[in-house]
Amino acid sequence: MKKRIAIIGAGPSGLAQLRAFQSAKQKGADIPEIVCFEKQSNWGGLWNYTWRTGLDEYGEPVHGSMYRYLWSNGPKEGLEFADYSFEEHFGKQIASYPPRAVLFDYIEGRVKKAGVRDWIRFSTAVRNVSYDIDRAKFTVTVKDLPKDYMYSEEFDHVIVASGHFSTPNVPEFQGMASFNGRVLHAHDFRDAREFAGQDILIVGTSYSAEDIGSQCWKYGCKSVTVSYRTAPMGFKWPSNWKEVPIITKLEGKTATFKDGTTANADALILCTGYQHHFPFLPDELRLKTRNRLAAADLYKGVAYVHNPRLFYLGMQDQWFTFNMFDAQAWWVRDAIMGRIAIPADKKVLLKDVTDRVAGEDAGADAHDAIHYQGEYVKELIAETDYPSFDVDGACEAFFEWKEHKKKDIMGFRNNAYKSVITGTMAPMHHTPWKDALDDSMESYLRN
Ligand code: FAD
Ligand code: NA7
Repeated sequence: MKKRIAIIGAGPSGLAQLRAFQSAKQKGADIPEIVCFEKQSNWGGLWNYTWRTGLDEYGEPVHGSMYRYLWSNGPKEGLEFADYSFEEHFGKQIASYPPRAVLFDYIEGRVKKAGVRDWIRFSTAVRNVSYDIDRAKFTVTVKDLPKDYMYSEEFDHVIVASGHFSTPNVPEFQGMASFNGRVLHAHDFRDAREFAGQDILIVGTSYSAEDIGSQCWKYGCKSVTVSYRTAPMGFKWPSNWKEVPIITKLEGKTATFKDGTTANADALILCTGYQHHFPFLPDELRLKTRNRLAAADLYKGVAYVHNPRLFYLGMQDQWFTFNMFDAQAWWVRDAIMGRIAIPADKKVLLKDVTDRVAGEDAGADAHDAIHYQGEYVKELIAETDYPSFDVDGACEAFFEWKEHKKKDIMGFRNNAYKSVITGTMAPMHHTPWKDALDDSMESYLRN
């Protein structure tokens, strides 16, 4: 009997897993039977944009936190697939910060070429997973959403690739219930044009805060006020942008901050991060971790220490994305196919996690964090046949990117970097980011 493998989610992580198995098959290996369950009607995960917020047409929570006009927040040279370059996909080298539609097309290109679409059951939401210790089998219960029908199947391994930037972390501030403006979390933000002419107040200082603020600025909001809990972002912001301490109170349309200053706001956008949320997993199988580089309870960052037949992909905080998911997926494939042995002694698995946590904690800054995650990617790819690539070169692109942001936060996307896969330099984009209001693929590829 062939092993049966369930993959939950067909975003970049789940698709990396499909490509990993398909690549082994292409090389003549006898691979297990693969079933990928995806609750949306198409692949791409967060890159599969939807206008919907809240609940979808079936009453399911909308997975996507994506919004219109999003351009990559880091250089594409840091995320390029080692087995499928941008040049192979587009037939030419393209500029370094592609908008969403361009990255979606690139992600899709590789899996179309691999021919794995038939392995995915779309519009099928995983509702429950249980494990039978005696039989060493998982039972996965799903709902076929269009047919309104639930069924269960058995698997030898489950790979959770359901993402962790979808379920919002939503703090409450005093007076919020009576705030006379729109209150939303970044998860439900869809179109910066909605805020044109408005004073917006953002909470948070990470990627979402920076990018949603920048989008609103680009599409004509009146002012941006960013309220921080720990420290300001400290970039050289435009004149109608300021950073203030955390909100202590909201009254009418006025926010008061910890330093006693106040600001008026038409909208309050909570860019306060996300929760790892797996409503389909019971306690004993459910990963409980903070959003960090060394996620809790995952041996090699992927095998669940309390049941190493269960794997998680992409659960770390992310500098590296698509190529890190690849490194993980190839490793998980080889663990499942018996090419890599996972130690039987749980103490060894736990020590691996402790060491990773200590390694991350020893770092002082973003530079160390990028380096740390780069080393992790290297460690995994050294153990599989994933094409080796210049991970240090990708780290260099990230270091340059950080410098470019420091110099010009509204202009960093106008820079270009060298591909570590093909060695070619990206062209400069034809229009500065702040003036490029059309984010279509046609417009971006006009170089
Ligand atoms: P996801 O993309 O979240 O995909 C998970 C998939 O699992 C989804 O298709 C979902 O429908 C499915 N799923 C979930 N639950 C179930 C279930 N119960 N049953 C069946 N299917 C299920 N990364 C970058 O590299 N560059 C960027 O510029 C960038 N920008 C970002 C902007 C935003 C707003 C966000 C939120 C993230 C961004 N990221 C960016 C990071 C992003 O996490 C990764 O690029 C990538 O999408 C993660 O892939 P994933 O497959 O792990 O998760
Ligand atoms: P992140 O990177 O997890 O950041 C969350 C931010 O929210 C961070 O600045 C936190 O501040 C802040 N936060 C969290 N809780 C609170 C409360 N209670 N009060 C004030 N501030 C708070 O999430 P993002 O959405 O920015 O990024 C996630 C992904 O989306 C990322 O990969 C991007 O590519 C897109 P702290 O520094 O902890 O004080």
